Amino acid sequence: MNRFLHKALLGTALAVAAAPAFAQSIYGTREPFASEAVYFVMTDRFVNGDPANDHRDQGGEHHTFDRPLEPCDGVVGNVGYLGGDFRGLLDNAGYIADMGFTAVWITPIVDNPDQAFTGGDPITCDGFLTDQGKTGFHGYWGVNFYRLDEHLPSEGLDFAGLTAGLRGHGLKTVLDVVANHGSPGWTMPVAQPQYGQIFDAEGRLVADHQNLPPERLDPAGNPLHAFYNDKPDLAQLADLNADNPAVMDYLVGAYLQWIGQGVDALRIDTIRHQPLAFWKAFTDRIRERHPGMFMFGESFDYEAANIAQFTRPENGGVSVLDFPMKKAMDEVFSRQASAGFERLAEALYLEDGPYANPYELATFYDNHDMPRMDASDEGFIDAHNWLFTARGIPVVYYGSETGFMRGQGEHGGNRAYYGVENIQAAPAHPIHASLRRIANLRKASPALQRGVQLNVELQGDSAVFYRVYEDAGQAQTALVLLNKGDRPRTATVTRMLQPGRWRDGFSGQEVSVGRKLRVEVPAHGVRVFLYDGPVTRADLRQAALKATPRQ
Ligand SMILES: [Ca+2]
Ligand SMILES: [Ca+2]
Ligand SMILES: [Ca+2]
Repeated sequence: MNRFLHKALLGTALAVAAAPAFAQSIYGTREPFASEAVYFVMTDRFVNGDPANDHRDQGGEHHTFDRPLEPCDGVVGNVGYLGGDFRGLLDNAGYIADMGFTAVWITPIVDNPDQAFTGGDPITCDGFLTDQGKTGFHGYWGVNFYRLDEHLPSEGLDFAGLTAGLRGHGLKTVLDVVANHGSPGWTMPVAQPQYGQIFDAEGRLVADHQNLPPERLDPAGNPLHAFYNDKPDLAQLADLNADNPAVMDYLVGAYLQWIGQGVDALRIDTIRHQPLAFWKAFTDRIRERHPGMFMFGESFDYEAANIAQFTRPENGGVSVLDFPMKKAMDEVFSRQASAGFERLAEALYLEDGPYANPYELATFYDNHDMPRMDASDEGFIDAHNWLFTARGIPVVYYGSETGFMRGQGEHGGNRAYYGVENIQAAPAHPIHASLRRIANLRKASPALQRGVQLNVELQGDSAVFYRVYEDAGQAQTALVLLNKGDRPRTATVTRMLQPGRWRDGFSGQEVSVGRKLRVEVPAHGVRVFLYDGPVTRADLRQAALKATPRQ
């Protein structure tokens, strides 16, 4: 179809009113949330904006504030509360938005125990799920899912105030929710208050593990045991019984309450520890009240076929964190990396892959549950250039914009306090500057957000691909060129190249394109060219239509 004919058709379509602007739409996804870019903060570790809610004297002999660990490789981790709160997050919302992010994922907000845990296994430098001496600073040990933990709000700033405030900065709120477990429930030398207990909205005790090992629970005979499974699952966490309708009612009620206070999307913790039927029922009930609510789960597994099952509509249609891509990015961008861009191609699963839609995956390279990526500044810059141009919804863990605590594991600084000083220094950091540049470009580009991805070359240090988007009255194609090498490279693009007027995504300068485009890509650099209009070149259009997911 030539350009003029297409325009004529477009006019006709608009005249008929609600018809789509283009005869055949091209997109990776129509999911609105795929346009977002997410900054992930562990609220307690971001910024202490209000010392009045620190509760520094909480917990008595099992005090909760500031519990440093033995150093790991010279870095002192901490498993106490360090004071971060809603006020600190909101005070720095402008900093997050300025980087090009449009959403903030915050760790769970619900009430966690008011003492440090005395059971469990001793914490080691590379230990995972070793919880002795740890507090609920991370938020994943809920005891009352209807109440805020007292460390988070301030006078005049509750959760609804936080989400409204973030929205004022152009930031959506992604709430981290847990539906697999409460707090650690047994192995305490002496039973501790709140641990293994769950309270309802009115503060009444509805479940109690009573410091008993799971096999000694009596779910059939003791109503306070009925919330729990009588087999262990994760460490000593009180494991919620998916088959008890009261558990589902409790969780759905709690999360509807928080969603009603301004939540835009949910991140679901430990999703593979509850059955698929549970998630179908859970998501149905949430979306009954909030149609289209976007959710992505954490299935800690590097096999695409395993994590993809959650994305299927019959299992609740929950997107997932893209663990297979995380693993590939490690092999391409970290200091230990040896792989080229072809390794990332394997993890894309663009067509005929296992995911309901790969364009809706939450893409990341590290987070709070694994060592931070161990990369040079250039490695982070290359990783962000990929994350914000390739398919998926970019998620960046707080501090990554300065390479904060790079390479450090959970107990050796991964979750360290970031604070105002680091935030004030960040704009001078080279990772920050380049992240801000590419993230703001994506923020303004529907093609980079939701366009179908067509790879021209993903090999060695070089990546060349298109993102094509023609839907809902918008038409844009992006041509992305990445170079992760130490020297500038010149690329010549001819394949499927749309002729016409393009513009440089960064400088805005017009580029007149004929049969080929010669582009110099700086060392550890990215070039993006944008074509604003429907694709008229037949092979590009055909390939883009073919790659558009059938939904
Ligand atoms: Ca505080
Ligand atoms: Ca508490
Ligand atoms: Ca479980």
